[in-house]
Amino acid sequence: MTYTVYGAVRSRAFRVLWLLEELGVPYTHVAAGPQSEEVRKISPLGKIPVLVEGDAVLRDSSAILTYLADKHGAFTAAAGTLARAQQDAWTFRILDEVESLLWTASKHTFVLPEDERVPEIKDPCRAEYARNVARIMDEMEGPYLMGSAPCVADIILCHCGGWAQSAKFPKGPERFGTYLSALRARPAFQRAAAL
Ligand SMILES: N[C@@H](CCC(=O)N[C@@H](CS)C(=O)NCC(=O)O)C(=O)O
Repeated sequence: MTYTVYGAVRSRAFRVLWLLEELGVPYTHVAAGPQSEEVRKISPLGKIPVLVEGDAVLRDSSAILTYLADKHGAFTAAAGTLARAQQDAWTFRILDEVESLLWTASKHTFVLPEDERVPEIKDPCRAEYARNVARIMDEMEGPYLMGSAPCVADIILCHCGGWAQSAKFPKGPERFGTYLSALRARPAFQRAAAL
């Protein structure tokens, strides 16, 4: 069964494309934008990424990453282990403490209708992001979140690091730069970025 990934590369769909490249499994990529007709036809929510496998339509990048990593036995600790619980805690913390700040800033820049935007929210988001990333880097075992090998949580955090750069968020500590460079140097990351 092959996979079809819907979603432009410069979106959360990148996370799924990167993992598929790491796994070395075949897939088809439909570079559709958020709320495009193509996406809404398969997922009325209109958000990207969407993964289609046979008749199944899966939404949410973290859910898709977790499914693919479990299914192909890579980039994850096994379900039902303490290591997996620690890994999931990183995933949820990154969504809470890093992605949510970027998403709030994006919503108040170009997503919400203009009359609902509050641009003043962006500076507090930037300040909180810097604090949270510094704390995550202090607590990270290294060189990756779970130690010697990257996992799905690293894919999400690295994607957020790139998003932060384009949103002009603070760079964070030097260790974060080293961490991002190591992940971006991976051939699978490069292949996904070139799509
Ligand atoms: N939690 C979801 C969020 C998906 C999401 O909001 N994607 C953005 C693009 S990166 C989108 O489709 N936005 C359009 C919208 O919110 O209507 C995930 O991780 O997949």
